[in-house]
Amino acid sequence: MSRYDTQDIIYALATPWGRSGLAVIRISGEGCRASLSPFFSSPTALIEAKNATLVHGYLLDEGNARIDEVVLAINTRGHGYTMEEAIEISCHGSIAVIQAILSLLGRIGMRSAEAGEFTFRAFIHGRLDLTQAEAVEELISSVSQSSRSLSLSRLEGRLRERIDELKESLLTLLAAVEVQLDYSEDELDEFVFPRHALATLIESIGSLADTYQIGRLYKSGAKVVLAGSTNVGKSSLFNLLLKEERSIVSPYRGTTRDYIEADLEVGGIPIRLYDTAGLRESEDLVEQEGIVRTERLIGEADLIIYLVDSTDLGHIPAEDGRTLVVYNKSDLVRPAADTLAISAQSGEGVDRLLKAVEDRLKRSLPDIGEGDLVIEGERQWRLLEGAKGALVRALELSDSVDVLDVVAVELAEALTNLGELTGEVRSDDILDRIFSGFCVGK
Ligand SMILES: Nc1nc2c(ncn2[C@@H]2O[C@H](COP(=O)(O)OP(=O)(O)OP(=O)(O)O)[C@@H](O)[C@H]2O)c(=O)[nH]1
Ligand SMILES: [Mg+2]
Repeated sequence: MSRYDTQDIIYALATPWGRSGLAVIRISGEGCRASLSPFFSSPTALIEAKNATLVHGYLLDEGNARIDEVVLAINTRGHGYTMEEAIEISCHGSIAVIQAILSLLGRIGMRSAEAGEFTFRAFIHGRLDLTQAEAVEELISSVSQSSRSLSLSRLEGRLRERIDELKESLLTLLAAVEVQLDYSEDELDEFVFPRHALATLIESIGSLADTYQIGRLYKSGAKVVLAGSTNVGKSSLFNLLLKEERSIVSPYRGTTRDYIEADLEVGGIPIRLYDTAGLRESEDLVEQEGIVRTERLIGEADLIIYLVDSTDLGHIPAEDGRTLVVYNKSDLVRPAADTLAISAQSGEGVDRLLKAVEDRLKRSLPDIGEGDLVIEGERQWRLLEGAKGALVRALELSDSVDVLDVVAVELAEALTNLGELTGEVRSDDILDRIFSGFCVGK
């Protein structure tokens, strides 16, 4: 990557800026121990430390004054995250300590790392492929348990292995076609194009690409809006789901005037839940504005929980893919069969509601089993779709022997797409875009 020099020594704070028990500052680059040793209380121990060992002591400034008591975790060349000589400083987590250490590192000739630069080095030194590098950032930004565990399996290399298998099959196909192209017909037996193998490959790539819908849902989550007339119990349900009294509940109509949002997780999906102003005709300007906002949220929602008061039915919208009609106050009126009924007061029926929300959000998604591989990145999805498109064109053309050279071009194009996925085929631009989205210090 053009803006990254991999020869120099880089450093960055890997933990958040702020007060904490400990902070971690990482350093990577050949010669980093020699650079730091004059500013460490046990220079020899630092220089001679074996890989994966800890050295305890004090960091010192140029006047030999102690900055902080620290523990240094050492990696020698060929080991650790970046595969470079590296030091991780565990220091006390105060802003003053962090500032003093970072400033020292800058003064002794190290360079402050760019976003993603440690992972970039891990990638350049072959420790991670691009799918694993992306998994690092996906794991850091995961907000649901499902997203965490799916990212971890990609970080362990499961996606890389899968892509390698697909590439292997594709190469076999391409080789068969190339041989055919290199020799004239009379030199070879009659050529039968391996249509079946190609169709299987298309199927495998397609189903991997389709898992993006699942990965995206687990990563970015869904917007769920509680809507309905006034006084139906939207705020009561909101509080019940959040297990705290966040929204004001009252027997008066029009209590909630502006929307309130909060995060929760349902069936592994991160949900942003909105409590909204009840829908009714109103003369009150503030309430009218609240209702406009409710309508806007309804327009943007992935799912609307439309709450109806069982004691006073009023308007009931038609159920569609985006709307769940839920009858509240089931403690007061016995709900009709086949309806989704709850009591936001007693909690009755809420588990069933949550299951219905989960099912609805997952309804159009492909099924995945425990431990299945799922992709989460848009880049990965685009490349898989690109590969699939090229292979579909190749399959269509494969009937006519005289366009075998075009078939070969399509197969090669698919191979390039898969190569870009793992990072064997790359450009500075692409790498720049990927790594600049990372956290500094990772
Ligand atoms: N008996 C019973 N009362 C409920 C239930 N849910 C809510 N209520 C009561 O209904 C009234 C209205 O509840 P809210 O949660 O404020 O209703 P809302 O839909 O947010 O109303 P607005 O904010 O005005 O749109 C309150 O007095 C609640 O205690 C329920 O399941 N059973
Ligand atoms: Mg309310």
